[in-house]
Amino acid sequence: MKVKNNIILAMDLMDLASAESVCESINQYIDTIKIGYPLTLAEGLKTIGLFKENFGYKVICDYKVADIPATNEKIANLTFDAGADAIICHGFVGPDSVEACKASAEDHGKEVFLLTEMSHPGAIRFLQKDADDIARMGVEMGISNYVAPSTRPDRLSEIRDIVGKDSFIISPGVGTQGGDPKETLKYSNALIIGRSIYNAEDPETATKDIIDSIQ
Ligand code: FNU
Repeated sequence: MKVKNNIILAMDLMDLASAESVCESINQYIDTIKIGYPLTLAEGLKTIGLFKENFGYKVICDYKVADIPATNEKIANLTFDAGADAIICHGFVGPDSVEACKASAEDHGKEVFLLTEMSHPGAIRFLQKDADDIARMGVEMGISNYVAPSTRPDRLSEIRDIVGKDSFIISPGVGTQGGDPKETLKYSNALIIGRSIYNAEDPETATKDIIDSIQ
């Protein structure tokens, strides 16, 4: 996936009007948006199509799919049928569950991102122990897109070593959660940024400042 300016907007505002207003103000700088449960549950799956039609964005659905294979398949099919370009699925549920999302993505000619280690402090308790193995599973399964944390560059670097230089890593945790944009891009292909942009007094300036800082 190609991401303009290496920035994916994490749009977690919960009404479409506010979300679209932020997008209008930073439209010239981004071409990829990530939406998750907050906006989808508030406004529906139609949100995916609206961002595509109104802004021409690539839409990554951050649904952290983590169920049995049969249920994962249903979730992924609905997401791709609604127009998503990619879906994020959890790896800890194991290869059969991940395979269901991957197969759905392939059927639709779309992409799957495998979530390895999460960015928040609580991820250290359970997920971190298995994150390297999750990444290795992804490699064994032929997955080329990964999510790994900006908040722990050492871990991000280890996950990069496992998935290899040709894999595509996107990283949340930049800004509000403490991750540094430039440091993150040493190991990652694109930054996922939400609150530092959409909660900024001036989202356009905030976006420009981040872009300047990673030049
Ligand atoms: P911001 N997100 C995350 N950490 O933050 N998908 C993860 O490990 C992960 C994610 C999402 O902090 C989070 O749900 F796997 O406001 C939110 O949508 O910049 C975004 O990344 C970060 O938002």
